[in-house]
Formats: sequence, C-alpha cells, structure tokens
Amino acid sequence: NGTAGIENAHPTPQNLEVDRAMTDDVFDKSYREKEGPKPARSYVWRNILLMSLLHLGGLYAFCLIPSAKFVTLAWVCLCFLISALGVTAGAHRLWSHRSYKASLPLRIFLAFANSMAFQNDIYEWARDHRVHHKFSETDADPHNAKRGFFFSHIGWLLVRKHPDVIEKGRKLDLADLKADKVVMFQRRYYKLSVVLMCFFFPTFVPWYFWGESLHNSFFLPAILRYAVVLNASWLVNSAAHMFGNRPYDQSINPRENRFVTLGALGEGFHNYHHTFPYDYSTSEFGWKCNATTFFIDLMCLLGLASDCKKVSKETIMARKIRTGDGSHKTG
Ligand code: ST9
Ligand code: ZN
Ligand code: ZN
Repeated sequence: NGTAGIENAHPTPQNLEVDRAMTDDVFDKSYREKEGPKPARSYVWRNILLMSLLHLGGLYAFCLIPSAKFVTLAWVCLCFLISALGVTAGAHRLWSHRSYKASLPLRIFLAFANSMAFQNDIYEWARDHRVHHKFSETDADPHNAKRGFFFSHIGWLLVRKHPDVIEKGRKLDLADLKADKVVMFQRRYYKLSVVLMCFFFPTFVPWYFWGESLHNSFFLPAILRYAVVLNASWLVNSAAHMFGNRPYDQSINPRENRFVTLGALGEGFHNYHHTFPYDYSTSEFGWKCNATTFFIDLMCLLGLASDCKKVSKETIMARKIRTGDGSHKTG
C-alpha cells in the first residue's frame, strides 16, 4: 500500500485525510522485457544537430563570462533558479508526483518557469517521468540507465523511443494532467511560450534594463543557462542512477548523490525519491541542500500551496533497516 506512513506536513482542517489518487509513479514489478533482439537504434539527426549546437554555444558563452556585467551574471543565476523550479517544483514534484497541491497563481507561475526550462511540455515531461518510475531501468523506461551513462544523460533524446515506452506510457492514467487547464494551455502554446520564456525574456531584460550587449544578453542568460539547467536535470537520470549510497533500498539503482543534489536544487536524493516518490521533499532532511523544498514551504506559508505529503520518520527508519544498504549508520 503506497499510502502507508504518509504524513501531512502542513495539516489544514480540510486535508487531514491524505488522499493518494495518483499511483502510476510506483514501480511495477510485474513488467517483463520482451525476449529476443532489441529494436535497432534510430538516430534523430535534427536533435543531434541542435543539441551539438547548443552545447557548442554553451562552451562559447562560458568564455564570455569575464566580459559580462556583474548584474547580468546575477540575472543568469536568477534565470537558472526560476527555470529549475519550473522543473523541480513544477513538472516533477507537483505534476508528475502530485506530492502537494498548488493554487492557480502558483501553477501559472510554474508553467511559465517550466517553459523557460524548455524540457518538453509539462504533460509530456510528466508522462515520461511516470513511466520512468513505474518501469525504472527497463525497456519501458525512457532513459533506462542500464543502457549506460550517455544514453540516460542525453542519448535518449537523440534516438527514437523504445516501443515499450510508448506502449506502457499509453496505459498510464493521465486524467489529472488532462483536467489541469494550466497544463493543457501550456501544451497548446508550448512553442510560443518557449520562444518567449527560454530565449526572448532572458535576453531582453539585461539588454533593455542595464545596457548589456545583445551578444552577452543572448549567450549567457539564454544559451548558457539553458545548457546548464538541462545538464543538471540530466545528471539526475545518469549520475544519480549510478553513483552514490542506497540507504533506503539497495535493490534499486537510484542513489543518493550529493553532487547532483547541489546542482539540481535538492533532486539528487534519488534512492529516497524512488523509494518514496510521493514525498514532496524528495528527502528526509527538509531544507538541507533542498532549495525546492524551501520554495514549496514558502509557498505554503503564503497560502499558495497545501497538502504536502511527507513520509513519517518511523516509516523511513523501518524501511532503512528492512531494505537499505546500511550506509545511514555511517552518515
Ligand atoms: C529534456 C527532458 O531535456 C529532460 C527530462 C529530465 C528528466 C529528469 C528527471 C529526474 C527527476 C527530476 C529531477 C529534475 C531536476 C531538475 C534540476 C534543474 C536544475 N507515453 O516523443 P515522440 C507517443 S527535453 C505514452 O516523438 P519518438 C505519443 O503518442 C529537451 N506515449 O517519440 C507521441 O505522440 P504525442 C528538449 C508516448 O518518435 C508519439 O509516441 N527537447 C510516450 O520515439 C511520438 O512521441 C528535445 O530535445 C510516453 N512516454 O521520438 C526533444 N512517449 O505525444 C526531445 C511518446 O505527440 N524529444 N509517446 O501525442 C524528441 O525529439 C522525441 O521525443 C525523441 C523520441 C526523438 C526523443
Ligand atoms: Zn520522480
Ligand atoms: Zn530516476
């Protein structure tokens, strides 16, 4: 039972009873990969070209850092933070896992922030992410880490999907996403929202408000920031599925990776997260190295979020003893 041991971090009179309607992020042990040879790899040259250009642009932009105004670099950091939250607090913890509830204004903000991150629309991201949890490390996992570091990092975006990803993904219950007008609106106007939020807005602000060169304004807050957010997110799929301890469940691949946690606003506690995908904090340590949890708690304080699901300390300890690798004892 996926609801055992969940506590509400912010109990309010109407939500003392925790509902757990969404269970399509729980690992499905019954799935078996099809026997026989794997389908041939089919390259998507358009993506290979665009991703190569983006990363070359990112390297070039990196060299421009010394020529930029200090306030422009601060703006790059702010754009990083906003777009990262659009993924962590938005597409991930809210829309993929339903680990808390967000009011309309917060959902609108997160949808804009998500377009700034340009990682596919929220609907597609959450659909891929639910199959990732449900069929982790199998053919039906879009970024199956058993296919190696490169594949789980970026390679999966450069080739056609394994047919099982699509077959299993089609069976997921996505009714909650379809019913969310903000998600559907973002999906409908996705391309326009990406042009505006990922490229135009980050470029326009430094150029218009403090006279940064158009060149720096484009390459630093748009190109470099986008490339960094992408790689920080991808490291959760690659590094955090390969390197680190497994204090909660040693039978699964995902790991606790401090380096990834720092770069991805608290998303590197990945052994915990795959063990308890419904925990809004994706960790047992609250705000420690977890800017996303801080942000969600702040939103709760402002009355913009509620119903944060949290696993009880007792359940976590029992699970560590039952299935962990014992590393929690040594810290
Ligand atoms: C990007 C995503 O970067 C990054 C995700 C990172 C995830 C990280 C997760 C870790 C945890 C969270 C931590 C966050 C940390 C953040 C830190 C921030 C600092 N189910 O896709 P198509 C169907 S994106 C069901 O074309 P192909 C569906 O009918 C980067 N059905 O498959 C679909 O039609 P539609 C920018 C599915 O042809 C049809 O199949 N974007 C599913 O195999 C065809 O779908 C890019 O680079 C499913 N799961 O092509 C573009 N999937 O939906 C990347 C598909 O339209 N994408 N279907 O009705 C592509 O170009 C293509 O998807 C492809 C595969 C070439 C990869
Ligand atoms: Zn997740
Ligand atoms: Zn994972």
